[in-house]
Amino acid sequence: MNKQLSVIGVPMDLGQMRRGVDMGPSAIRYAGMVERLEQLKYEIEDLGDIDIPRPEPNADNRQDNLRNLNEIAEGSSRLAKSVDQVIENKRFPLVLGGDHSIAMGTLAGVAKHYDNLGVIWYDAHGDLNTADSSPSGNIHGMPLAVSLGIGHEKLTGIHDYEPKIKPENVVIIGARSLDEGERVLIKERGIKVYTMHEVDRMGMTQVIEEAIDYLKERTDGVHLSLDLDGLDPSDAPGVGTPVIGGLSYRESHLAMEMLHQSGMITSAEFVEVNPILDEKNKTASVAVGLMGSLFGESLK
Ligand code: NNH
Ligand code: MN
Ligand code: MN
Ligand code: MN
Repeated sequence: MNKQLSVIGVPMDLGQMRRGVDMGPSAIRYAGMVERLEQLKYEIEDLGDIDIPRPEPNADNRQDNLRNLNEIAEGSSRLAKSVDQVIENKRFPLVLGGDHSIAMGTLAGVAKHYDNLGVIWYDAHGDLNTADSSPSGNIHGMPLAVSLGIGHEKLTGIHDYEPKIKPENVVIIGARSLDEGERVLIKERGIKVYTMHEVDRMGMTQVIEEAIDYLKERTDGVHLSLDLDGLDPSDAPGVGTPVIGGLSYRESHLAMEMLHQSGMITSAEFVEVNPILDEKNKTASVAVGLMGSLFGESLK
């Protein structure tokens, strides 16, 4: 793994309705992220936080069922530039959210550098909605679709190219809340999904082994987009849209260790930590624990 990490915080809360997720980057840093990774002998540069535009008061921001479209597009394109530069500098981008809408910006900055970027989308949700299929108008439910080139042009065109990724290079893990339009897209585009049903039947070991083999065959880099609501709310309560029946900390910890051993992860983001909804910074600590495993902590 690249031993030079650049951390980028993204205090974004415009992709959904619960305030507080903009404090995710602070909460994760406060939970000891830098110290934890320095112990693993990484050289860490913290680039601070991306400046996120504030919507004008009383503006009609729900136009076209895309709440805060312009501010999110602008924030994401700033993030894309920063991530792009990090990779240009031969460093590993580690992005801290913020709600999951930021993944549009992260992927825009990363995917430029690969012919076939793979993506592991670790999430209770598919994030494959468009303005037409979204039940909420919340853009954090759309970033995977947008990155595939499906959605509003202000979003799909972030960083001036599209699409960022191909459907056959995506693996979703932990899904248990998929909207109707998302299911259609998954079938139509042949996106690989391990729902909780598969995780329960096969076990996390086999799920991750298969995911690694699948991505190894077809990709030249893999981005991990980890939404903390992929975990069960008992382990990660500080998220805006908790869904019961999720992945445990132990399963996730194992998944991260196996991904580390695969050596295939080339960029990562940890999103949706909302310290206002959390219990004593538990969810941020879980995020840092998972980073420890992803970056190579081991007891032997
Ligand atoms: N699918 C729902 C929507 O689009 C919920 C999305 N919420 C998330 N996604 N947290 O990860 O509004
Ligand atoms: Mn998500
Ligand atoms: Mn989610
Ligand atoms: Mn560990």
